[in-house]
Amino acid sequence: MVTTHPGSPASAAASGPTDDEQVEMMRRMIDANVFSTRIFNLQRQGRVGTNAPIDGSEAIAVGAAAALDPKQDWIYPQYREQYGLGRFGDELLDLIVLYNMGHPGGGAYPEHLRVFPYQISLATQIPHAVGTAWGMKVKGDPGCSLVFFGDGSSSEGDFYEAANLAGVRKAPVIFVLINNGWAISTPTSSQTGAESFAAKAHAFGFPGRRIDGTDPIEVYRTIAEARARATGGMGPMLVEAVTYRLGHHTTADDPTKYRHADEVEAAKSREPVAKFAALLGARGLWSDEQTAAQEASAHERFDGAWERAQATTWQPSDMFEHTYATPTPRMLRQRAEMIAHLAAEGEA
Ligand SMILES: Cc1ncc(C[n+]2csc(CCOP(=O)(O)OP(=O)(O)O)c2C)c(N)n1
Ligand SMILES: [Mg+2]
Repeated sequence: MVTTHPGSPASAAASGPTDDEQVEMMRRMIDANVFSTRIFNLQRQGRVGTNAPIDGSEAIAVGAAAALDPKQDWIYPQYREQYGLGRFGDELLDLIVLYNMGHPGGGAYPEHLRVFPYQISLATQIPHAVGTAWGMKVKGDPGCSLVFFGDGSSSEGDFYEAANLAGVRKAPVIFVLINNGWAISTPTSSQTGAESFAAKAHAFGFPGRRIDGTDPIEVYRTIAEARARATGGMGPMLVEAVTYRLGHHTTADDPTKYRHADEVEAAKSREPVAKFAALLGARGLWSDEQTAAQEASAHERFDGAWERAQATTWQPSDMFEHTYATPTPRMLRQRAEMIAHLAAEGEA
């Protein structure tokens, strides 16, 4: 089903992606899956904290990033998509590893990387993405911002407030709502009474589109069109990308407690990475050997990031360093208190 808003322009970028871009998307989808699985497994070994696997959202993250400009646009991930955003900078992998180990980020962030740290507190990234976009418009900067969030996050007030403001200001922002069927154990049938999530865009005065989120080509074309609208001064678009959360919600979850194995089995036929490999394979653009080689390369790059992370030292109190250019007196007091507390714990 497709919902459109009156005045929505015809597809602006139906020509792309090129064969080369599709092959690159294939590579990045495999990378995303390998990186996510490695982080998941490290949690099982007690070496990193709680994390959320990407399984099922690879085509959305990779297809969207492929349609943007890493030199002009900004991406705000929720907490799964970061694995698929390598096109914006290889350094992202190092940051993902560090964050999962508890590093507060901050000074480790390269200035040119236009991907914000992933966000655990639901929907809080959405007002930031809108503010960034509105700011770009006011300053006359080119480009746009894109924000990923889930079906569950779309029930938060932050989404409604930010989307309303974006509609009023015609901010160059793309809302990518990932409908993966679940918000932990809440099915989408309990999440909204609307006919679709895309339909909500109507109330904000911009177009809403419901697309197949397991197809990176459809994602690419939709985001390219949304970007052309946004950067052309026509304002936001809401894209509801439909997929299925194939894995655990996070490492802290056991989905067998609330969903039936048959449902997961049925969704596996639409698993985006294998589906895209088969499609490109049929067109002579990809082979099983290339899949194996790409997986090996992803593992090797992950090993490198893990090694570099082991050689990095930091203190929990470093989180106070990069919040403001000049820390407030209260933050300085809190930092001193934390350092004293950790030192006392160390002595105990
Ligand atoms: C403000 C806030 N409320 C509740 C939570 C707990 N929580 C973490 S993930 C999640 C479900 C989110 O579902 P969705 O937005 O659909 O994303 P998905 O996990 O399916 O990718 C909830 C309720 C949270 N992290 N932040
Ligand atoms: Mg969800």
